[in-house]
Amino acid sequence: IPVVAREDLTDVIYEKSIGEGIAKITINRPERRNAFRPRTVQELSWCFSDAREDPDVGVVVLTGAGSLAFCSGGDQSVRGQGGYVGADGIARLNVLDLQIQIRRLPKPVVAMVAGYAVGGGHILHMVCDLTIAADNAVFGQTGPKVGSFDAGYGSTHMARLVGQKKAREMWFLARLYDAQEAHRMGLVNTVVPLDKLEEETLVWCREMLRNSPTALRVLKAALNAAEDGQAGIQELGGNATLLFYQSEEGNEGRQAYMEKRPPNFSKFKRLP
Ligand code: 1HA
Repeated sequence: IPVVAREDLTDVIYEKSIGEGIAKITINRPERRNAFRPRTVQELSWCFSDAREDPDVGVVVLTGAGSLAFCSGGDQSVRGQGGYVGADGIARLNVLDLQIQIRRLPKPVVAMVAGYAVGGGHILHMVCDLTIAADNAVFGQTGPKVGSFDAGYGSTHMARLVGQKKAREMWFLARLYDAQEAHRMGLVNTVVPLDKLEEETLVWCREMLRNSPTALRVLKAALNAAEDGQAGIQELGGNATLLFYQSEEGNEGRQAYMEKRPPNFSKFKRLP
């Protein structure tokens, strides 16, 4: 597949397949098991924003460079008081905003996981819509061992995925789980041999790309809404407005305002 890539990113590789509708975002710090620092998260955010804004992109894949890790969470070597410290000397927890960005992106986001998805890296795969795991993948939360926790989606969304007992086990014991166990727990969609990971991920992406983008968009918003309270309803509601703006009835109101006449909604049926 021909790709366009952005060259000035240091911590992330961004590729878009021309004509195929797939954007691929790769965390590229393999020497640290793809741990993220503030810059990594800023770059990821830029990539996700581009993938959202680009109407040719229909599915986004998030992965890690190499086969040893998807992402090992926050880079502990730059952790300071109040967060992870970037080049500007300021401590941040900006990955929390990235989690929201992934959930809010109105297109499917697929985590393609080889090796470790642990700590904040495990949460990133959980907030993706689907996870395709290689048979060497390892999942878990390490926070309680290294003096950290994610009491947001990292806890509440996990409990929705695996149930309350398993979520408490994952967090309180901070054990690691292999790919098959993760599959049994409902943490991942499928497990494939490592050398088939990309191929299988593409099969899933292409299958989604053949389906109605609006259906997928509204379904993602609906599944989010059940968990996200008012923010979720706002996201789902935005989709209703988007569709209404495309309708004759919605347009009659705008047209009438612009023509300085009263709107005529009488021809629009009140459906049962
Ligand atoms: O909880 C949060 C947050 C909560 C709220 C809001 C924001 C949050 C943001 C982040 C986080 C967190 O992510 S906390 C959890 C942080 N992550 C970890 O505790 C995982 C630490 N790493 C490991 O447990 C292991 O490295 C590993 C299971 C992923 C892989 O083990 P392996 O294959 O034996 O490799 P290892 O030798 O340990 O690692 C290779 C190199 O990568 C090491 O460096 P080297 O000795 O070669 O110089 C290792 O230090 C480095 N590395 C791996 N993970 C990290 C890391 N360096 C910094 N930070 C890491 N996370």
